[in-house]
Amino acid sequence: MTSDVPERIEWYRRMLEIRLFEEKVQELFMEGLIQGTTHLCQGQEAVAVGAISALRDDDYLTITYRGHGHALMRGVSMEACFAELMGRTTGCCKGVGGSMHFTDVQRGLLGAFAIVGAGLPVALGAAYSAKLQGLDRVALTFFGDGATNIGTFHEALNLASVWDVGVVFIVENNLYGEYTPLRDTTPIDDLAERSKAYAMPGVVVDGQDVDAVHAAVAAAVARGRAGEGPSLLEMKTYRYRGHSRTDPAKYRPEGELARWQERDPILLLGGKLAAEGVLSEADQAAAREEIRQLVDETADTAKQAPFPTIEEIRSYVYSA
Ligand SMILES: Cc1ncc(C[n+]2csc(CCOP(=O)(O)OP(=O)(O)O)c2C)c(N)n1
Ligand SMILES: [Mg+2]
Repeated sequence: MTSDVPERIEWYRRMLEIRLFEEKVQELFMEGLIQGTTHLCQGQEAVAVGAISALRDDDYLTITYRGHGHALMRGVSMEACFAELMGRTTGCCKGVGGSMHFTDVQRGLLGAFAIVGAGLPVALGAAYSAKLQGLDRVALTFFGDGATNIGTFHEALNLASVWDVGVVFIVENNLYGEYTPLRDTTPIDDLAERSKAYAMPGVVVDGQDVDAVHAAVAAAVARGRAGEGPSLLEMKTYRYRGHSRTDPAKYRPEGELARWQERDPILLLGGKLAAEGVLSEADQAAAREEIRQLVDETADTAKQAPFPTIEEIRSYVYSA
């Protein structure tokens, strides 16, 4: 599947937006404006952008604690994301969710999950409900390589196949679960192979190449929408930073980060668009500057919003 030029320029901008947003998140964290922890997705931007651009507005998705970029790509406003991170009432969860719980049900974003593997059964349930209602909606669920060794991964793939529902399982294989390399926990290199046990297609995808991600997800989404069942897509990717803000990632072999940065998703698409003559290097530099400014201004605006009162916080604990 080939996508049109304006759409790919938009993907370029969205990846840059996520990269620079995350840069700012780290800065705000160091300034003490973000409590708790953060898990940045720098290096993995092509997965969120390529995949979510293949969805319709009425589809569903679940994401993980490494999901700021996915929420931005789904259309949660940058201000609502910054505000949520800083615990302000204008956040997407009114400031009571924080970094690991970005949720926007109106946009089909059913939740970001801090429990590894917890989003898969939720996506399964959403897709099953669509099937029961005769709707051709699909659900994407994003999770890490580590989650493929969690029981819910196997349970969700199994039931999705038995019930023949439109779930697209997207594993973001960034080679590490916290501080442990995948090879120490998992006996296979290609996690897509696990699809065989559940009789669904399994595809290994270059997760650095947004064109490849989009094409693979669009095909799996079309399959799900047509009532042909679930798919497992494995995105080979890499996180540039450590697992979370306290992790300097010293366990990584020397040179590994630099090797992955040579195939940086933004550089890769930028190189293609420049070679095709549709977005010059000067245009790319201008876009970076414009987005950097937007990120700075939006973070400043988000900082002005109030914190919720104790009464407001308590009012969301139980539903009537
Ligand atoms: C059920 C469960 N077990 C353990 C943890 C602690 N934990 C948080 S993130 C993480 C690593 C998960 O790695 P992966 O699935 O590869 O995702 P990544 O962080 O690389 O995106 C672990 C073990 C948890 N949150 N939930
Ligand atoms: Mg991982």
